[in-house]
Amino acid sequence: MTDDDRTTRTAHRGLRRTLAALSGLLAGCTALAVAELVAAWVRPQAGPVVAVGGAAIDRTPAAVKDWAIRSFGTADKLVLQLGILTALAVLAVTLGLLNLRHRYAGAAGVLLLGAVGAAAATSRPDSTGPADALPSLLGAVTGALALHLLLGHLRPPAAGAPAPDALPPAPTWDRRGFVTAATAVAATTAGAGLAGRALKRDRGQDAAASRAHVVLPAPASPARPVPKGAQLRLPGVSPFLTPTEDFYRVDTALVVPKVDATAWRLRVHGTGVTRPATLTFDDLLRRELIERDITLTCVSNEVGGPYVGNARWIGVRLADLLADCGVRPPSRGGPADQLVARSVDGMTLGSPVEDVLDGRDALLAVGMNGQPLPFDHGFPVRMVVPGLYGYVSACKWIEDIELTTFADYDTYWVKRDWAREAPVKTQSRIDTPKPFARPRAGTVMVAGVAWAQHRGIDEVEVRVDDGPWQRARLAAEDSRDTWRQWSFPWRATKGGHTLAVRATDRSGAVQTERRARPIPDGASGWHSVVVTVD
Ligand SMILES: Nc1nc2c(c(=O)[nH]1)N[C@H]1C(S)=C(S)[C@@H](COP(=O)(O)O)O[C@H]1N2
Ligand SMILES: [Mo]
Repeated sequence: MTDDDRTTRTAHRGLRRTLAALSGLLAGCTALAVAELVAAWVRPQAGPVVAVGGAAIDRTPAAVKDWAIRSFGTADKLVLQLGILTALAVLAVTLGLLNLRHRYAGAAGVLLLGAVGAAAATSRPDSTGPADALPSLLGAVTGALALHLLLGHLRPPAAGAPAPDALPPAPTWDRRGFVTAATAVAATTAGAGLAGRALKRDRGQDAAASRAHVVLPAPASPARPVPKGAQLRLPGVSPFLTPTEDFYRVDTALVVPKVDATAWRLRVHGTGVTRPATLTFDDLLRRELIERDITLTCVSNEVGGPYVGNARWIGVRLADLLADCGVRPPSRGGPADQLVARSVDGMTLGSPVEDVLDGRDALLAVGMNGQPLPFDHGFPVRMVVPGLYGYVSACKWIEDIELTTFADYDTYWVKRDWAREAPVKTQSRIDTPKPFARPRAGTVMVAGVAWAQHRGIDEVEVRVDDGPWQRARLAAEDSRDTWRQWSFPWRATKGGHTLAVRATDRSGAVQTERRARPIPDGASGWHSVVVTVD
């Protein structure tokens, strides 16, 4: 063999490796496309990426989850899915290369990954049965076949067949066969991908149509108009009512549940429920509706963070519904102290029965800011309880209410070390100036929001550097269940300054300086902002 031959052969080997790696990637895409097509038919949440992602979210330690929310915010789920896809791509390339050496190893690997996906899908809390394994399994089988087919063309022809001319060495693989196979596999992948998308769109349409048909009845008890003076006319302050499209979203759903309101049912049952009930969406709309402004806060919100919003909710008073079912609060001898709400995606949230029945406007909400709930925010029905963090009250896509006890049942986040009971902590935030802003010397308006839902805000104070606490002007209060804007005209002098804020709630408690992380029951501490005055 000449040096030239050797070089050619090495080049061939390199080419074969590259093609094997690409075959792995292509077969991986085929597997995913077929899996997603089957998932569109079985259940969108049963797809391998969503199922494995969901399982990963459930197993992520609270600290890591906290970090992910802090670093990526609402994009944390996108980052997770991109991570899974990257890992799959690496595995696919590896399996492609492995298959060059060991005839069946690559395909076996693909099947093994399929088994992992199937196991994840069937063990999800919202799994509806063994059919959830089908997307991963059928995807893996197709992927394994594709890999086997592609790699079959990259192998040297059977020994003994003499090359027609010895110099230079003939390609040791079936180029035409490979190209044909690759084209066929790519076409199948694209076809499956497009069909899956179309089918998914179709399936979402019943839900979308049912939402489009919702006509919210006029509430028997409308919200009071927002008092004049509750909304300061100052640039940079969060609007008093958060527009729906700007309202924060926090949930574990990788695929937003699309529930058809006409098929939706809510079950109310459990300890001390003397008259269990199953309600339809129309049953709810026929009941007396109330409309209230309520500020919702996420327990994961850091001091100064964005996971708080104020909306106008329309819904059924939960206390009335529970009374109809015979539920009594513990203070009146009721045996259940925990209300567990369960969503269509298997999330569980537990609220104190006493709080829900103490006269506050705990709602089964059907509307947000005058519209049916958006899918992202829980269509068709969600809970909202003034004064409790979202994770212990605000169940979206709710389908089941069970009366039980805190001793008997731990909900999703409680199992992950978050507190059983979590009333919202008194907090305040500086919206303007922004951190590291460079305002001009003179009067600078410092302004923001403060909240202590269901207690109400009585005072907000601002401190400049190490100076005394000074009273801010409070905007008018809408209700004690909503946040309150405040402002402070600051005579800013040149140089660097630190502005801090603290609130006092109506119980007289001053917002604590003690810094606490969000886990287990909400962040505490004072929000401060550093600015340089020019
Ligand atoms: N089904 C379901 N409901 C849920 C959650 C969830 O993950 N799944 N997250 C809760 C949390 S932690 C919060 S803070 C609120 C957020 O509601 P939003 O997304 O409408 O702002 O929803 C709550 N309801
Ligand atoms: Mo939350």
